[in-house]
Amino acid sequence: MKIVALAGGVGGAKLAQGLAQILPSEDLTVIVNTGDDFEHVPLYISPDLDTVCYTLAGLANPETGWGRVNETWNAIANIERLGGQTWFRVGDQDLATHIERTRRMKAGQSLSQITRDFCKAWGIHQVVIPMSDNPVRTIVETDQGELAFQEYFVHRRCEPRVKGFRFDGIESAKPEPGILNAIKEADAIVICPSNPWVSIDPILKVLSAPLVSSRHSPQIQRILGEKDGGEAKKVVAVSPIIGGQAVKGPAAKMYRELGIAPSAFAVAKHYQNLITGFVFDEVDAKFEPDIQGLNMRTLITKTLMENSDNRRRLAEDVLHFIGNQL
Ligand code: FO1
Repeated sequence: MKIVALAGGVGGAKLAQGLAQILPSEDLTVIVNTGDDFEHVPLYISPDLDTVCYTLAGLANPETGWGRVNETWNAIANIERLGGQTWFRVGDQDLATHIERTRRMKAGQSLSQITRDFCKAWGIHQVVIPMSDNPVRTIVETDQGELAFQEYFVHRRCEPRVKGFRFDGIESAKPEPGILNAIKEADAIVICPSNPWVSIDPILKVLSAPLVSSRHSPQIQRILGEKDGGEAKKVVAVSPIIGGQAVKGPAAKMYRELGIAPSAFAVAKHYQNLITGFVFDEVDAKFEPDIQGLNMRTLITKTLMENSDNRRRLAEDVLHFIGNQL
């Protein structure tokens, strides 16, 4: 079964890795959010691409989910000593990734080309594609003004109250060409349990760019939430909210600050006109009738991924759901 997975940070990377444990590598393509990307110090940093790649390569720090396992912090300790910026913690092995990516980008290489080369270097056989080679920057509109994503997420520790989001560059961001072919060939699209607002929405907005949906196959239009042009594509989302809480990150807080009670139902509504199936946790079983009322099939299972085994099990449940019930 060929799968295209849309993924942002840690949660998305974990399910992608679960899928990678089961699917032949040529049958899994992961489309990754780049809205978190930013220029930091002299470095171009692409956190979600690195989190997905490090996780697929078995190089990710298991505690934080981001950055490298067995990391050392000598460079940033010396930057601190020199009075430099250290609020964004870059470890020594991780630093190499940012230095080399920045060098290549300044030499004119595309983010997708760099990602292909880095995947080869890290022994990743799945296809990992940035949502666009054009710059997109997530801006979080808060009660303390507009903040670049990492400024909000890391520097301000998600404390400012969220009022909305903007994705600078989204109007002119074209989906990386490999994405549309992967979607056309896919049996299903899996929206991983990443933050719907700041990890998945940027990807969906790039895929919905006017130039894409106007001239592409009915399947793409179906995925882009447009009226069916033909055989609808299966699109399944996995809830990142369990029992009203985000497993990691500010998704639940964002829902609350936007006046929406955080729940699996709220996430199903978020993707309502796009998905044909929704996977959510047993603790949220009470929402099943309401979620089915949104005209989508449902799968209730354990969705917390704390280790490699339950990543694999969740991936197996999702693929079984796609194959047998959608
Ligand atoms: N998240 C933090 O909360 N604190 C950090 O110091 C931090 C450093 C960091 C370095 C490299 C990288 O790839 C990710 C890093 N993250 C850090 C996570 C990053 O903010 C991601 O955007 C989140 O994981 C959300 O996707």
